[in-house]
Amino acid sequence: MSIQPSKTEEVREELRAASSIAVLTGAGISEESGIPVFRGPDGLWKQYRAEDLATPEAFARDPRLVWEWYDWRRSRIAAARPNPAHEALVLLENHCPGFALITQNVDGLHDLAGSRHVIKLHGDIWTLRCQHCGTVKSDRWVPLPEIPPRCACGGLLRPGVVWFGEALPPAAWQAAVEAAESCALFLVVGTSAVVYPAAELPMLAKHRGAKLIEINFEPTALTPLADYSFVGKAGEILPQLVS
Ligand code: BV8
Ligand code: ZN
Repeated sequence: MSIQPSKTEEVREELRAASSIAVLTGAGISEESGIPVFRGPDGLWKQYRAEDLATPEAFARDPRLVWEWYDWRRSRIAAARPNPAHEALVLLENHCPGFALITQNVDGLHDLAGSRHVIKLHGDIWTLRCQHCGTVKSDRWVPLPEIPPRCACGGLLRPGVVWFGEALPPAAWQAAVEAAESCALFLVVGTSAVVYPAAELPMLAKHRGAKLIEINFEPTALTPLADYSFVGKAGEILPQLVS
């Protein structure tokens, strides 16, 4: 969809002139890569309920069920490629000295697109961690040879992601807060902004004087706060703003 030239031109100029840019992405940026989002008409939570799957209690109760969900997501992600939205953010990183990319996604598509420093707030679906000995390893088997996967020590391996009720990785959260507090421009792309504390970052940036730019398929709770809001597909809008 085409967006009003004036707003686009203004934002293109803002992006060119900005001394520092922080970006927060959510599942919506990977939607055009074929990875289902969590919330919305055909969202992942539709056939599942978050509390049944993305919690430590759910994993303790039924590790096989939780792993079947993650194994299915890993197979969807393995078949996915970065889309023009991911690629536009690599361009932006190459042209803006003070650039920070913060993602809630666990799919690794930003890394695959060539983004160099990705702050992963919710972990990485390709990382496994042993519940018993704490070993952390990268594992790209699709499908997993055994479910649930076991560590050499015999302990149960879990996905290296942040579940509800779990703290975000301290270093990642700290880096995200610093980026939000110091940026001149804050872009929010493809997130419903309902999960905390990630959803606090755009508000933090705004309160510190940053200009807020939202790109989303539909309005969200952040839209009234945004200086510029683009409604549509990130894979179409971001390249128009960044090229
Ligand atoms: C914490 C696991 C404390 C990884 C995820 C009340 C009760 C219970 C808990 C809470 C509560 N209130 C607040 C909480 C805390 C809770 C929370 O926020 N709950 C919400 C749901 C109310 N948060 C937590 O528990 C966090 N931890 O608070 O810990 C603590 C502190 C110290 C010590 C101990 C504990 C942990 C949060 C992380 C949870 N993990 N997933 C995984 O499997 O992926 S959350 C899950 O939602 C994903 O990680 C995802 O990243 C995240 C956010 O979703 P979005 O990315 O926004 O995706 P969504 O589908 O929602 O939206 C997609 C958007 O894209 C839509 O707006 C759509 O319009 C748009 N879109 C679609 N297509 C496109 C598009 N836009 C552009 N272009 C397109 N083509
Ligand atoms: Zn182990």
